[in-house]
Amino acid sequence: MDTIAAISTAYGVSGIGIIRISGDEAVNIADKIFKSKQGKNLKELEERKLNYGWIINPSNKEKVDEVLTVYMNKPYTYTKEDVVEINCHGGIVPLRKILDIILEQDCRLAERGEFTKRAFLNGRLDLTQAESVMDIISSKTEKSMSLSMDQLQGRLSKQVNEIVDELMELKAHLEVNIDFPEYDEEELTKEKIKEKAFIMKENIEKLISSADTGKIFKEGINTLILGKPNVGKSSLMNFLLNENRSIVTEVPGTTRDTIEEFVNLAGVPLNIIDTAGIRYTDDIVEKIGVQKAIDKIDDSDLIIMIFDASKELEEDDEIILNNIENKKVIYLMNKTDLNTKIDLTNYKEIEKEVIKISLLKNEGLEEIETKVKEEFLAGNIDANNDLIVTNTRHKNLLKKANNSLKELLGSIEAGLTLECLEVDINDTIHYLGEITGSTVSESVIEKIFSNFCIGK
Ligand SMILES: Nc1nc2c(ncn2[C@@H]2O[C@H](COP(=O)(O)OP(=O)(O)OP(=O)(O)O)[C@@H](O)[C@H]2O)c(=O)[nH]1
Ligand SMILES: [Mg+2]
Repeated sequence: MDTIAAISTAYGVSGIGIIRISGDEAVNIADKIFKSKQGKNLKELEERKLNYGWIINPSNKEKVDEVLTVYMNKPYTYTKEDVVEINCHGGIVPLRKILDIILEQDCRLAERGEFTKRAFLNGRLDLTQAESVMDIISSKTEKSMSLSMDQLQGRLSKQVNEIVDELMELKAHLEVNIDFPEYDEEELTKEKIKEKAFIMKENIEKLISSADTGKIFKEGINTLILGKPNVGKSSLMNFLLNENRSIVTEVPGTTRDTIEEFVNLAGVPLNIIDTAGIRYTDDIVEKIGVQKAIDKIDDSDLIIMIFDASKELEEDDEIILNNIENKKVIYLMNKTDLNTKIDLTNYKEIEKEVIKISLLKNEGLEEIETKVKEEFLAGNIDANNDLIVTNTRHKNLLKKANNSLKELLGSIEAGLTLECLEVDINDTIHYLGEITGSTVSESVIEKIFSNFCIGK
């Protein structure tokens, strides 16, 4: 494979920056541009040790930067190829300049995720592990990072491979039975397959249902704050963010546009949106804002609906309630420090659930956190111990594998031949193999790594 290079650290002003070179020519290239203090070639210096020296532009002998350079021989490297890393001064200019000099040698710029792709193609990581690398880099909370670390350590692959091994065993059994019908009882074979397929199906279903929790940790809960004007939506947003992000005034209709921010609420990531208070209005700007708020309802995982305790229940409140009937909602009653005028007796369920708060007096607010955790972290999944699927691609393949297992069970019920059962087993193996990468197509691999950043 050809030799590739890229800047592996972030673009911007920083103390140091790292350029990585991987491939057969890596050390030769470094030797052409790096001059160590001792005046030795890299190859004459110790492997896996940082060497002090300079990058010298071979075309004009200009001293470009003061650096530390290390080389690592294959196969014990990230890509399982020869790797050189140059630690130079951070900052776009030194990094770019050194990279340009490297690219004038026998080497090309790495594509997105190409280092990790090579680690996968060279068998150092399977596909789930390679995918987890990107997830670790982009994780927003500690929890999401620790789930990705589980995946990097191969926890998901291990479970998937165990199921695949069992399917292979069933398949072998089945084939013996097809080839030598006198050797084994067909009915017994079917009984055995049924029993095992049932257990596998249960395990896969558990993984599928963990994916909802997984998505939450990885992408965050899309949370929409709704309420008629002036109920305290922006005040809530600012409280959750712990900063004055949204403008708060006593004038109803203050927020005109939607404002989006990320909040980490006790480890639960929320993508939170403050909206224009919903009411019927002739103001053209406000009208657009109101429509925007309503349009966001469909895409949200959670609605925080706020009532104003100091005002009577109005048509504007009811319009909102009608629009969020099928959503997951947390109801808040704000301004409980004032005289209570609101009456929710027509909405008995909401009356029972509503959390009474005062954003002005900082009262009742911890209950919001408890409720969010209850809504999203409860259920059958033990977020601390169970394996949680965080990747939608994995979830979809698990669903396909599960459907094949269902078909397998259906085929047994329908009394189909052993050959038919083998088709269902093969399908299941194929889908599970796509998760770990053992049966995945080139185009899927391309697609996965194209989502990576350059230099990883
Ligand atoms: N008394 C009292 N006033 C509050 C409370 N929470 C917010 N307010 C006041 O209510 C007014 C409106 O608050 P905002 O947060 O701007 O309300 P909003 O729902 O974002 O309003 P719009 O953007 O106009 O839809 C401000 O004057 C706040 O200071 C509370 O708990 N008690
Ligand atoms: Mg507002």
